[in-house]
Amino acid sequence: MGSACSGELNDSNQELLAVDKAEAVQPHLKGTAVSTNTLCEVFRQCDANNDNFVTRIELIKACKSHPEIAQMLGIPENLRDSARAQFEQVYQALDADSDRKVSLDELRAYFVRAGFQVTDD
Ligand SMILES: [Ca+2]
Ligand SMILES: [Ca+2]
Repeated sequence: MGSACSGELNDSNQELLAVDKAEAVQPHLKGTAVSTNTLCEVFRQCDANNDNFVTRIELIKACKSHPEIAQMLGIPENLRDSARAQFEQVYQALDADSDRKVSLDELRAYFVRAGFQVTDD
C-alpha cells in the first residue's frame, strides 16, 4: 500500500451527483479480455503528473486525447453538457472509495466489475 498522502486535493470540480455506481458498467464490452499490463498502460496515460492517482481533470484530458481509453471506460469522447453526467457516473464508479482520485487498483476493480476478463500476463 503506501504513501497516499502526498497527493494534492485541488480538484476544482467538486460537485457530487447522486448516482448508482453499479449503473456505469458497459454491457457491450462484457467478456472483453484485457491484461493487467494494458490497464497499467492506460493508467499511466491518464496519470499525467505521475502521482499514481488519476483525477477528474486528468481523466477528462486523457479521454480527449485517447478516444480508445474513453471507449474502454464507457465515457463519451465529446464531453459536453449532457455527457458530463455520464462522465461523472463513470468517474464515481471508478473512484470506489470516493476520495476523488482513482488508483490503479480502483481502475482494475472497475474493469472486473464491468465484466472484462482481466488477465495477469
Ligand atoms: Ca495524477
Ligand atoms: Ca479513490
